[in-house]
Amino acid sequence: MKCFRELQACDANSNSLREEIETRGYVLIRDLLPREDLIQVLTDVTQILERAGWLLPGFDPLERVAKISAACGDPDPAFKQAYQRVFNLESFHSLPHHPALRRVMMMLVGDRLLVHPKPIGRLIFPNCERLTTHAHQDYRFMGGDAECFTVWIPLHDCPISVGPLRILEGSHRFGFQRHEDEDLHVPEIPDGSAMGGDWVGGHINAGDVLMFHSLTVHAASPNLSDRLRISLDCRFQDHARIFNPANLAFAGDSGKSWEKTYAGWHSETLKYYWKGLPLAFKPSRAEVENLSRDAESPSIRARYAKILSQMD
Ligand SMILES: O=C(O)CCC(=O)C(=O)O
Repeated sequence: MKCFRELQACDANSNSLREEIETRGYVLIRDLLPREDLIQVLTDVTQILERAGWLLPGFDPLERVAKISAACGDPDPAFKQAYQRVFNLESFHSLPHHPALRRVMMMLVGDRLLVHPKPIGRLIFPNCERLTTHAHQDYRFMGGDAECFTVWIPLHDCPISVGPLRILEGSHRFGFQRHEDEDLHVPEIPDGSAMGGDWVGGHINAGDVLMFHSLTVHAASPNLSDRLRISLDCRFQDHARIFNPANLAFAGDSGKSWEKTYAGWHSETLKYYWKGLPLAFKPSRAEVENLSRDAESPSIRARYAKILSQMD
């Protein structure tokens, strides 16, 4: 695998970021976030994992040494339970709003920055092939405007053996690619069929961020270590571009809600922050309302009704 091209945080500016993303579909920025800020989030997350019995006793939880007998992943109920606690952390939601990250994202998307409200935490047990993320484009899952960018942030140093993300260079220039969803929990682009240049990868340390376009094909390397790989990924766009309201709502029967997420938070600053922005919903509120009434299948009607209830 070819090595990532990289940019030092001090060399990031609008031109360098836009040129790298336009040419290669990604940019790896080294040393953007202060390590101590990541350790803060990692401490909160590993406390939850320790209580869930996922870590081998006798080690510092920050070392993330995995208890293999506890291995689980989405959609296992044990995973969902621990993940819900991680998702409710205030520190977890604050990280995508880190001033250093906001600054570079504004260089890329401009001043009307929308930080998508639902970051995703990845809690990846080692040596579990079924938990390795396969090739896909985020656009498949986010919809909305393709000019949307994902930032992948490991909460600890992530050498190749721990399974960092890898990128299919230049793949964003091939448009939306076919994903297979039959019999799969998560749709993916079948092995070997993704269009693009070379796969690129390498270590990604705490403080580095990997940024890529929503059409860039990416996948995780397998975690072959004895530790959990813990990372967060979040999405950013210009808020004047269209935004799929499903990306701020909790659909399905999970029982999740913003009220429950916020229950233990100390600060009000980030609660419902997107409500103050003039978002360009697509489908619009009126379209979601129609879909919640008229869509063919009852499950789709219920899904849109749930989204509608969280749009105001
Ligand atoms: O961390 C992973 O394993 C997957 C991350 C990913 O696919 C993403 O950030 O879009």
